[in-house]
Amino acid sequence: MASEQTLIVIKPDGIRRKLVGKIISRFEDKGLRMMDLRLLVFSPKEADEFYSVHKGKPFFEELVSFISSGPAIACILEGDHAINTVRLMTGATKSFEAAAGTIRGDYGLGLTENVIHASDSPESFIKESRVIFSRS
Ligand code: FUP
Repeated sequence: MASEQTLIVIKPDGIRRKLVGKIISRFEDKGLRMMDLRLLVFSPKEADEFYSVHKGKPFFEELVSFISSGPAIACILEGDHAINTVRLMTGATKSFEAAAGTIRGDYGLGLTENVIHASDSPESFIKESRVIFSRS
């Protein structure tokens, strides 16, 4: 399969807990290539756009407020099957149910605060990375 790109975002809880090095290392160890990296604080508008698929859901406001609550790190990773591989390494949405060996399973306990985001499709990757990397 041709090489594919995906986006991960280490969420503000991951930064506050100083997990950045450990998380990036896992992807490097796996053999994925880092193509771009950015430290940012999501503006409310960017957070709204980033999570627009969840607009109208009961947890939307909490989610947008959390992702904008401090610095986050966005990283574009490239490799064969990158989207699926990175999702598997990320683990289940509810960190308290995520399998050991996954990032959420090893480092998280929360649902909204679940350490990391990873794009779930090529379309999400394009949309989400546009929100982050087209900002000036
Ligand atoms: P995931 O793809 O695993 O990040 O999960 P989803 O796209 O289903 O959800 C996006 C984010 O919304 C999750 F990271 C956590 C948050 N969320 C809540 O805060 N409450 C919920 O009930 C569901 C999801």
